[in-house]
Amino acid sequence: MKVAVLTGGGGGARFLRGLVDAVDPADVTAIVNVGDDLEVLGLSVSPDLDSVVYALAGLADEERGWGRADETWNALASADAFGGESWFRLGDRDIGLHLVRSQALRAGEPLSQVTSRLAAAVGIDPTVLPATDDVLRTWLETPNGTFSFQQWFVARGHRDPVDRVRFEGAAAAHPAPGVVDALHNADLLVVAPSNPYVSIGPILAVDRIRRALERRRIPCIAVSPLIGGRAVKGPAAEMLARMQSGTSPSHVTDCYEGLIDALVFDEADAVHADAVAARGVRPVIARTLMSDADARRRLAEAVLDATAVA
Ligand code: FO1
Repeated sequence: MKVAVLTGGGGGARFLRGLVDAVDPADVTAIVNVGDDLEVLGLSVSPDLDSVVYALAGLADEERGWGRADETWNALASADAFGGESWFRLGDRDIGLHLVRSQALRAGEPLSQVTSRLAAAVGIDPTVLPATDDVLRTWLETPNGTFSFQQWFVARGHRDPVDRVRFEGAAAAHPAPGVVDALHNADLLVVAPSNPYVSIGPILAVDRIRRALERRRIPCIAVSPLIGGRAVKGPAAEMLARMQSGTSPSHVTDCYEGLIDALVFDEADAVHADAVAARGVRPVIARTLMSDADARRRLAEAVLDATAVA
């Protein structure tokens, strides 16, 4: 079964790891958020693409939730000592990847092409695609000002409440090569358990990607990133509470109006099943906490099982 997954953030990367234990990894295409991308110390960093590549290659630091395992921080400490930027922590091993990508982008290679090379270099079978090769950046409007994604998320600790999310460059952005074909050739579309606003929102802001989902002829199943109204990590619950006026599965459903056929959410939220169904979306109750490899695989299997009747 060919599966195309819209993904961003740590939750999405963990979900993909489970998915490749449940289906042939070569049948999986990850379409990844680039709204968080930034330039630090002259290096082009694509945190969500890297989370996917590291997770699928078994190189991720699962505890920290970003970057590589067995990381050291000597280059960053040295840059800091020379008065360089150190607010965004780049590890020594991680920097190796950023050097290769930055050189390729500067030489004119598209992000999708260099990502494909990086994925091949670590030997992963799924296809990993940025949503777009164009520059698309997420901005957060808050009562304290407007911030780029990483300024808000890392430098300010995502403490500013968000009134609105904007995607600079989205109107002119084209899907990266392979994205539309992956959406059309898939047997199943999945929206990973990622933040609907800042992880999935930038992907859906690319018009041709949103339209492909709207006009789908195959099931699209989203997995809620919230359990009992809380995110395992990150600001999703606070964002939904403020911009969607609630954190239940039906509020997550509302983020994907017209785009999904079923929502998989945690058994802790089972009482909300009728409210999801009332929105014309099939509720699928599962255990969604991806605490270990078994739990990740079981969640992926619950999504695949849900397709039979979606
Ligand atoms: N997140 C942090 O909270 N602090 C950091 O210093 C930080 C550095 C970093 C470096 C490389 C990378 O790939 C990710 C990094 N992240 C860091 C995570 C990143 O900001 C977010 O997890 C994603 O952008 C959200 O999807």
